[in-house]
Amino acid sequence: MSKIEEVKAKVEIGKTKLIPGLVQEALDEGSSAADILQAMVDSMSVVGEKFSSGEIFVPEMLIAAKAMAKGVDVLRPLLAGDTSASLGTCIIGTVAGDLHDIGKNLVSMMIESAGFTMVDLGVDVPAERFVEAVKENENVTLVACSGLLTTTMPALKEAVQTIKASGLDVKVIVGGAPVTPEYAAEIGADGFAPDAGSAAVKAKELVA
Ligand code: B1M
Repeated sequence: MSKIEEVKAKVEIGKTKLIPGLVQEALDEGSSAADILQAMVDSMSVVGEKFSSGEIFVPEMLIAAKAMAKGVDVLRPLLAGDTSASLGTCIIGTVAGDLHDIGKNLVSMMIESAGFTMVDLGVDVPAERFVEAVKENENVTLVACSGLLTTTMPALKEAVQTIKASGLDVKVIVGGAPVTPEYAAEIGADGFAPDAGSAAVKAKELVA
């Protein structure tokens, strides 16, 4: 088994302590950071499928997520690009009721590498908190809201509509597995992206 396959297999079963070393070995073996990241994203899809079929439960999902986060820590310096450009500050968070943060963290890393200063509000962020953060921070040009559950899509809508109703001059980008471009448009978001890489491209486009 190659090191990258081993990373994928060990993330799936949540071998948190082994992951940083294995990710480094996969890099040493010549795998790219992007390929290793994709392998870990694939692991999470397998974990999700096993959860849906009742083969594993929330604790197993959680340790797999922790293992992936450790792997991302090793890749972060390699994935983050030139951060010298200044496109302003981006407030990012996962919406109220939603605790998923791996995708949000990847999106944050990629938007940062596109030239934004990031302020990460974490998970389970109420709509009003996004507005407060825009007011508390300097030169906020963008708010990025992530939602991973179909049940928290209304919270995504509330976040976008609360930010828009505040009259603040910021663009809002949304995304997350259940979110579609149609839904993003329907709730009044300025932009949508299906993944972290395209979120960075869209973020730049929105504030240009
Ligand atoms: Co949860 N969970 N989970 N979970 N979990 C999913 C999302 C699920 C699809 C699993 C499944 O059933 N197959 C399912 C949702 C079903 C649905 O809504 N239709 C689900 C469920 C049901 C739940 C609970 C309700 C389970 C329960 O308690 N019974 C519960 C809810 C808790 C809550 O949030 N209130 C729950 C809990 C958890 C854990 C806490 C155990 C853990 C999260 C830990 C953490 O994040 N720190 C967890 C995990 C790990 C998952 C899966 C397995 C993996 C998620 C992940 O990190 N994926 C997930 C199954 C799956 O995704 N296939 C699942 C990897 C990540 C890189 O991808 O987050 O999609 P993703 O991010 C992508 C894109 O979506 C996009 O870019 C990212 C990178 O390319 N993106 C954006 C994300 N945000 C964006 C923002 C943007 C643009 C793009 O602009 C701003």
